[in-house]
Amino acid sequence: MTKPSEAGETPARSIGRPVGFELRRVSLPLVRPFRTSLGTEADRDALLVKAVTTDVAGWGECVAMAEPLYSAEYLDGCADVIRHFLVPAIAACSAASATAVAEAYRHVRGHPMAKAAVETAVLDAQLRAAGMSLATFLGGTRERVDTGVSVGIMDAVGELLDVVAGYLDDGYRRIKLKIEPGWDVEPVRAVRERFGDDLLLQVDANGAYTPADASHLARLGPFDLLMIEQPLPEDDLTGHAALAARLRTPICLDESITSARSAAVAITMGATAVVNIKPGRVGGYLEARRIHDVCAAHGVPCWIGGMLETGLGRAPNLALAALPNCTLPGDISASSRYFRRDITEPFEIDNGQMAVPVGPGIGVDPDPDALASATVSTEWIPCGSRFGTAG
Ligand code: NPQ
Ligand code: MG
Repeated sequence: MTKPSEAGETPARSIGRPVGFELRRVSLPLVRPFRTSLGTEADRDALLVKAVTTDVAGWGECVAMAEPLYSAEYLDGCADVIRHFLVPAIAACSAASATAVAEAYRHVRGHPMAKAAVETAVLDAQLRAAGMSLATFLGGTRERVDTGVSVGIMDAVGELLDVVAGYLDDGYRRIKLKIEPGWDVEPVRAVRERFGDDLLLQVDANGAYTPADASHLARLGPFDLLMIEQPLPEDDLTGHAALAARLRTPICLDESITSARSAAVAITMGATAVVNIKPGRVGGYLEARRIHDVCAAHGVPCWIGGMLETGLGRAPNLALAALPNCTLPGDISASSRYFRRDITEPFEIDNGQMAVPVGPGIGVDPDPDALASATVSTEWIPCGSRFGTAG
């Protein structure tokens, strides 16, 4: 029996010790407000984690929103968990490796987005020290990946068609429409009629429907959507399995997939035919890789979701999207989709695709000026704080 290979490793001699973590709150205005069934966002507030080790530093981006709308996590809560539980647990760690720190805070329940930011920062430092790219570490097999874009809910269908036309001009190879009750069949019909049957088109409800909406959602069937993402609430796997039996459109779970185990359960139950992988939602890139492997073993395709990341969060998502079973275009968009000025070199689309970073670690660095102008506050948490030393 073949077992999916474990995530890669780096030579032990190159791994430093953790010294401390810098937490940096940033705020970037969005180029246009992003409306979903969760609410409307005008700015992307994020939390950047810089892991400082005895060797090199690494970066991780916490993808929680300022308010707990997508999941229970929110930025101030993540900072609190990192400050009071994750960093103190890591202080006892002699090696700044992703597996060692994940093991050190394993007893802390929940808080995957906070953990993912810390784990990614440590993994970036570990890989920079070893001179290995994240894509290589994870087992990436592609140098470039297809781009896709998530299109917010609009006030009118005409406005939506103009926005979609602009994204298709930019080269995006797949369009995802955000939907909610009252904004579903009509916008989908309009986009399908205007842009044709060849357009790769899917929808995302962020859990806005109920099982009683099954017959209404079945009206999306004739439009040949790639998938409907998370029609029902996060905790309703049974409901999704029942809905799948009534819809021609394949179901893809996002919020419901919180671990490799929950992915295996959802797939086995028939609740999901496709899986959206978001490293933040599942606690980091190590678990994301395990979900990828579970999906591959079940013959279920996956793709990489997006959380309006800055360049520091976009870079590692590209590495994950390079894995062999990520066969559908992800919410992998250009920096300009969201920001006038990103905090890294902007990620751009080249003929509908984006290059996977090849440098060590996540492969990108923040631009000092852009980072400074986006920064709201910074905080230093030394690993030795419990003992009154600098680590
Ligand atoms: C999704 N993302 O796939 C999400 C959810 C989402 C790109 O559609 C601010 C920050 C607003 C993160 C709205 C996309 C957000 C957000 C929605 C994430 O479900
Ligand atoms: Mg989603």
